[in-house]
Amino acid sequence: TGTSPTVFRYIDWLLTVPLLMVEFYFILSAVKKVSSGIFWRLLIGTLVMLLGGYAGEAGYISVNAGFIIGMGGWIFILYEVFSGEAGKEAARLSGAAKDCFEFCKWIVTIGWAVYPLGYLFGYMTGSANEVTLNLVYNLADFINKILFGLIIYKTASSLTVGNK
Ligand SMILES: *C/C=C(C)/C=C/C=C(C)/C=C/C1=C(C)CCCC1(C)C
Repeated sequence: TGTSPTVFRYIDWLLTVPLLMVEFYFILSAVKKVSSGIFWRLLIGTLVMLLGGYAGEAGYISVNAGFIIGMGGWIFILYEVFSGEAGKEAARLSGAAKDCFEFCKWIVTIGWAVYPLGYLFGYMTGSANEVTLNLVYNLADFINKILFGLIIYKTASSLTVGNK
């Protein structure tokens, strides 16, 4: 269409972001028994974040309401990995699983901040243009998807070797 359809960006996010976020649960449960509440809180918080943003960008609710709901979901999942049950479980670990959890925690804090900033400057204030925004989103995806995935992969394989 020559434009950048919001719906495709959100279809990408809806498929990939929940999968990334539940990795925090899987990396913990690879080394110890943890409650499934962690899994559900991470999943639901992520969905609230994305659906809030989508509803705002697609015009179902006001732009500000979408931002507030989206930020609420993000803060909720950040709380879970920093200070909630997931964070507390991770603090009691050592070795590869802990390093992985800690590193990925900062990716979802700093790396992921690009997207709400994009919503703010690209959509709420309109001060960033679409082409720049798409470029920034795609570069951010290298860290937030590819690097994140590689770290999980490397950790998972080292744990497998260690257990055998
Ligand atoms: C690979 C794609 C990733 C990791 C996308 C992540 C997207 C977000 C963290 C989006 C967050 C948002 C907010 C925190 C508030 C405003 C609405 C969103 C959806 C842009």
